[in-house]
Amino acid sequence: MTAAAPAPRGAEAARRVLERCDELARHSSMPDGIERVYLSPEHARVNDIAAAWMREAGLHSWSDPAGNQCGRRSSDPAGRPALLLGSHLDTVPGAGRYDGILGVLVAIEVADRLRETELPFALEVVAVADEEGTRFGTTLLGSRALAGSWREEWQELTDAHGTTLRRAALDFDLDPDRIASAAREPGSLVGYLEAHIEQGPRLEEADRALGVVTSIAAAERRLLTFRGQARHGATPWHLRRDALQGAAEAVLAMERLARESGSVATIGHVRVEPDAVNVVPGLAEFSLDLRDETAAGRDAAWGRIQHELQAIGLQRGLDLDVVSTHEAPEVVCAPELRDAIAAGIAATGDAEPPALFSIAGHDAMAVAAITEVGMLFVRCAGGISHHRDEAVRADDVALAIDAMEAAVLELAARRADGAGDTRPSSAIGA
Ligand code: HGY
Ligand code: MN
Ligand code: MN
Repeated sequence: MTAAAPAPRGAEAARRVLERCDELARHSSMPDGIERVYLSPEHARVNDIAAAWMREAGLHSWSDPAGNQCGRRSSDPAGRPALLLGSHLDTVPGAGRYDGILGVLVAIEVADRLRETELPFALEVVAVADEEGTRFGTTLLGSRALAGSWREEWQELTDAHGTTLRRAALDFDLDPDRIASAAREPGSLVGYLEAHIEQGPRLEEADRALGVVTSIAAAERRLLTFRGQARHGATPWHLRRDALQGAAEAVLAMERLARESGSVATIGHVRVEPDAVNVVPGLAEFSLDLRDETAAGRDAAWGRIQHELQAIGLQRGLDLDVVSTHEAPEVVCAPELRDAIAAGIAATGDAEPPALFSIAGHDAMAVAAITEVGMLFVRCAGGISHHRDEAVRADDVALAIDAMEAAVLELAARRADGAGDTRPSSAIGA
């Protein structure tokens, strides 16, 4: 009777990664789901856990002034520019257990495998503290601090309880006036690679485990407010200026116009005042998350939407207020990093990996301000994300770890001969 063949290396690592995803999922502020927000006790706990895993992988680990948990191979000489691998550990409310988290754990596995491998660059890992923007409404706070794009006015952002980011940072034992010092020196990074679930159905529809990201969609978030007049629920129709009716008409108009424009629009937040069953709403506040493959496409869609919202306001006697809370142009992944990731996927047996643009936003959008970026997509069940039903296959995770390791080695081989460009992808004809 022959002994069972040993599980392939990737399979054992995949099992560990999935168990770790389950462990991190237990650190949530929600009793019946996953929510882990910036500068929360849950954030502190998962940073400590990730730091321990980084140390087990042979990394020196530290928390930077923005609360990102960082790691660097202990064997790498000080000052050597680093290839940075990572993603984020924060979540949306009611999240799945793989969005962001999988990329951090894949990065730790790859660093572990390469702990003794001579590379022409240092190897670092980052567990970004805030990508979703769930707590303070502005996204990519952790990666923007790391990339040198921190804005001091963000200290005054407040959460749903009125706690300022400044206060939350102090409670997290961070100095809010030093968050900007998390910025990495230009030239200290040779590139950034992020593995992430696709959060869409395309890989599954193509029956492929992995894909190369070509670019990340342009996005803008806005807070829109219609103001009419709160009135008694008995008020005759002709005297009403109902803000919620206007918002409802606007929501359907935004869906129609975004569809016609080839963009995607999400209205995920709605709030009315005075929020009483027998009072005509005098105020209706709602969010708009608008995305398109390009900023030009996004802006064209917004122009049509804005025109229609103004018409709705005029027709219904409502004032319209619009505040932009986030804007990011599309980010083009660097050709050299795309090629390295494609080579990494090819090393796992898929000789012609699918290339696709990301409609979801990622930390790579922020890190692109300081270095080249590349992304590896991993198939996820039904394309579901930002939901407890988010799921990945263990064999795909095993392939992702192998592919990311091979991509790092491919990049090392290219850089060893001095090829490659380290300017930020925003400067490389992005
Ligand atoms: O919204 C996004 O695309 C990302 O999950 N923050
Ligand atoms: Mn997300
Ligand atoms: Mn994410």
